[in-house]
Amino acid sequence: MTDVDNLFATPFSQVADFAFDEKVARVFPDMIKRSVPGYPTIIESIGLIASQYAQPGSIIYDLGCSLGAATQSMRRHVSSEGCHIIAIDNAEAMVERCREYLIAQDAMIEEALPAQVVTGDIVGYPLQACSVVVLNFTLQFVKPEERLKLLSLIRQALLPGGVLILSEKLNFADTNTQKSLEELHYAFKRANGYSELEIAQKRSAIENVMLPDTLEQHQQRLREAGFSHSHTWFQCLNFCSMIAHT
Ligand code: GEK
Repeated sequence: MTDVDNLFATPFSQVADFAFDEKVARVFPDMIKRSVPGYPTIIESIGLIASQYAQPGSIIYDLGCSLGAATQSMRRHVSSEGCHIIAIDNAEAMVERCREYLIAQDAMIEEALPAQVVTGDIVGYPLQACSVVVLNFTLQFVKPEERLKLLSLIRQALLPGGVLILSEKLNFADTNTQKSLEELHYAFKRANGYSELEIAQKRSAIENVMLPDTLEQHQQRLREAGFSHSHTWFQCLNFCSMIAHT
């Protein structure tokens, strides 16, 4: 059982920037499920996609793993011989809990894929040859000027035939589309029990920390990083997930 996210339910005189600290780690599964439309489908599908592209004896990376939901899904789905997962996050509170979740999963699944959890900054991390890389709602938290470098390093580390699974909140250049999907996203949060105060305070906390791009910016950057083609495989409101091919 995880705690209910009520971190923004009481009024603050000043809303501090959002941080992945112990308080957030405690409520994270509830927070992300009630905030990201399609999250459970994306998590389950990441396992399925990874099972298609994982190459025997290769590494799979889960970058910005938080509590390891994508890692757990891949451990359930991937059956390629000799693969192992390296999950990385720079928030110690997330890493600690992620390790606990994986130990709990070990007790439930026989022969789950081996997975290690590393505390580290994914920007500049020395990635080894790998067949699948997951950036599930992580790139949007990386400084914009560091995003191309990170994607280029991922592209260089990927084996021929390898893929990057990239999920992000999207911005839209067309103001009507932006407004319409933003409003629908707030409606999604209201329907999941968040109050107007919670929605407003979370928005102020996150606006300097999470900086979404447009789909066109992603596609352009993926090309610049050396991916041959990329396409969307999922979109719900202003949240999408793409596959980028080597
Ligand atoms: C999931 N993928 O549930 N280095 C390492 N970790 C980072 C960095 C960085 N430079 N920047 C941010 N993070 C997860 C959800 S959450 C998305 C990912 C969200 C980490 C950060 O600590 C956090 O755990 C994660 O990226 C983003 O499938 O909260 O909307």
